[in-house]
Amino acid sequence: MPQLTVEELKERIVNKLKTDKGIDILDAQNKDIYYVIASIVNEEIMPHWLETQKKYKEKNCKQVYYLSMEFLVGRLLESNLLNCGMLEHSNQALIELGLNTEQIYAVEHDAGLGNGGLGRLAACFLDSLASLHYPGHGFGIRYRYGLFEQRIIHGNQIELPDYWLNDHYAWETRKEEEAICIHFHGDVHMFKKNDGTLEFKYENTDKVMAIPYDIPVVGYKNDVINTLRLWSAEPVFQEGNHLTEESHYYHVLDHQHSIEQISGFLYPDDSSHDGKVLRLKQQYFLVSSSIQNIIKNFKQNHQMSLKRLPEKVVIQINDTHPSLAIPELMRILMDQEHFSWDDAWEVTTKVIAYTNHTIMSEALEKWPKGMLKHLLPRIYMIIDEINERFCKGIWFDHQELREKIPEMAIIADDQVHMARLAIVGSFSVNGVARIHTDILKKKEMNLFYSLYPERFNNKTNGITHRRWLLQVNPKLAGLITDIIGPQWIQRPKQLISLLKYTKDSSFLEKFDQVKRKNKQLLADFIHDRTGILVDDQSIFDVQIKRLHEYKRQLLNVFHIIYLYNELKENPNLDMIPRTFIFGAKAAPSYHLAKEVIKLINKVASIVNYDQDIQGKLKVIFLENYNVSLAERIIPAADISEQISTASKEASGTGNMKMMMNGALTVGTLDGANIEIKDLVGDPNIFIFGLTADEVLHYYHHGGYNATDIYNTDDRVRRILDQLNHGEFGSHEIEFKDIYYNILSHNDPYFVLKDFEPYIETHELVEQAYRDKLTWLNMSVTNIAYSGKFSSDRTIQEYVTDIWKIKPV
Ligand code: 26V
Repeated sequence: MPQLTVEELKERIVNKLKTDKGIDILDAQNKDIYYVIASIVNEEIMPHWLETQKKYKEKNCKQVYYLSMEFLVGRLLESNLLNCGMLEHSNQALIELGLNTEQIYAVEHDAGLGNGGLGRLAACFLDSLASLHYPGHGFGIRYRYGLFEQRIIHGNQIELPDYWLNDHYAWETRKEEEAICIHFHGDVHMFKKNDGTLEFKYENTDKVMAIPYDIPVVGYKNDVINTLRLWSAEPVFQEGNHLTEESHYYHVLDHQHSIEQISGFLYPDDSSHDGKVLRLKQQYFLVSSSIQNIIKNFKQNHQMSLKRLPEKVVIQINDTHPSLAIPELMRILMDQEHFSWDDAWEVTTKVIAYTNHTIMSEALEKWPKGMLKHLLPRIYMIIDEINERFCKGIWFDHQELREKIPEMAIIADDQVHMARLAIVGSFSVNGVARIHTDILKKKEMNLFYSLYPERFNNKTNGITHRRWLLQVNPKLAGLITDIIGPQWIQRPKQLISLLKYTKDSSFLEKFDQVKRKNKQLLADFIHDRTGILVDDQSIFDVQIKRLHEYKRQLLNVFHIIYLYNELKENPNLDMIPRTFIFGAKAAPSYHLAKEVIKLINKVASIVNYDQDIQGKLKVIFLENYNVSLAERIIPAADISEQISTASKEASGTGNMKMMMNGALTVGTLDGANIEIKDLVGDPNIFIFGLTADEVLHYYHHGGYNATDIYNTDDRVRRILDQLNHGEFGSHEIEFKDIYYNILSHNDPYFVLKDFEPYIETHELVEQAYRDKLTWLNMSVTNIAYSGKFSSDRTIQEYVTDIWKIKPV
């Protein structure tokens, strides 16, 4: 893109305000400025967007489509400016116009179309695909409401609707002319044709239109613009339809409303699967519109038989949520393109690849067979046939697995098991960190692994270093560039050159100043939001992620209560002040998770105002944790809490973001923490607690007794008794549920078991922090090795091992 100068940008902003909005710059509000800049960026993007599409068509290249129910995009203005190469000049232009850049960026409402890691990963992948010149696009849903907005009232989480589309969304283009019709329900009729083959016709289906809204995905300074296409559900418009003599306008409205519900809101439950029919509708809506679109594109771009689809298309499904892509592609190939079963199956299983993101059994999707059959009769028939053939295949060709058929069947105990469907119907199955893939192979999916060993592979997650370092921490990025040059921006592995400076005291001093400045900024923000003053010299100890028992925010709280108890007994205790910072949303129906949020807030309200402890502890819960809040917190973190029960966190990506910004990890040997540890080495990370093998051994063989720990460890007993006696509650029974969950359910996530090693590890953290140079050295060492966790590396691995696409 041609570089606009600061002067040109200023002129364009001023003129555009006048001509588009009739506003003089002196009277312009931040919102006016925001839309004007977004529109300038769009004007720069549009020609390249067209150009990119044209190129992909001309070159006849293979494309990847990333199907995901979630894309957690966050804000786009600053990152689009960055990737277009306009950020510096535009910031300068705004400053010269007397405007506040931060306030202008803050006008944009986060696109919160995801729950957490899985959705943010999808957004990082799109950024890397475009930045590496790959033809790859996202398909998702344009939810009217994204993930709920969280308010904390009297310590409790309250959920409010996320009205993210109330102001016009600057980055989307509605493409009505490319709408696609989706069919639900109806009757399926089967005919035998003269040649003996079968033909299927559907009648009385409920039709819904899928309208695409396209969002440009801007590659980093390379003029590549890919597309994130989000589908919105609307009624089929036919003149006078639905208007019979008996029907009233409100029936029409009712009908319209029920259709719009399909893209109405994002399900906020990422911890348990409950088979809600609307969620199933959403999944099929995404899948059917996307697959139809992909086939249409293929036919437009290539003059070849659909049998060659795998040469030109690969579809990655983000978890099982879009796994109906398998029967949907089969349906289109057979019923519309007249493929035989075998030909359709051959194509489908060469096109679809599946990523697994969790082994938590509660989250594994299973749909009641009756529900699927009623909503999607033809799709159900196809799944049934896939299942029959699969089970027969085992029976005849894999006698060693015969008795395992009930555990492997796609349809079993009246449920359709989506992970099994996804494995059987795809050519690649990947986990998202080494340990996670190993557990899939050895445990969770071992039977399938024995059947299809070549399908299983690992792709350790990554994050885009452009957003998570360059954009969110410009001071650190600048310092890095000053010392090792700018090559790391294109090749993040070159951050490794920082190793030469881990003992360079003048560099470390500058690094320290950057961290300090970032901490001051966060402290100001915290003061602004909560009224609480935090000491920017204290250790910023950060845990930001969805609230879930397995992520063990509770262990963190127990540490805080322990320290508080210590300080109450000995107020002069020599300790470095700590600021514990939390951000976490709980699924609205997840009672225990909400109790933990309340506990954090109640502990905060006691600790933060207790004069006895002389400000040595502060506990901050920042409400409504989302991408934009993460962007503020991460550059200021000293400690990154990654303390899941080993074996439970598939990968984690917050661990990578914080490492890249110089925070040190306190973590278990779980997910990608293990790969972080392998790189930085034991001296540069704080590892504690049970290993995955130990955890799994306890689960299978017993031998853990939480009550023993309660009885023998005074610190633990004191904390649990404090909860049981309502010491942190406003009434006596508050927090009893937490107490009983640990003692009556034998502490299912090993909080008590890992308590002591966790406390001891934090003592080591404190010791390390006292030695400033050592700490800074560790911190820079972490940044130096963080290049491996750029999603550019991850995407390159997907490309080489799975997608086999070429850069354009
Ligand atoms: C699960 C479900 C269950 C059914 C209802 C709707 C719903 C929506 C989302 C999810 C997501 C569960 C899986 C997930 O988010 N996994 C996370 O994926 C991250 C990216 O790979 C990874 O870093 C985290 O460790 C993993 O927990």
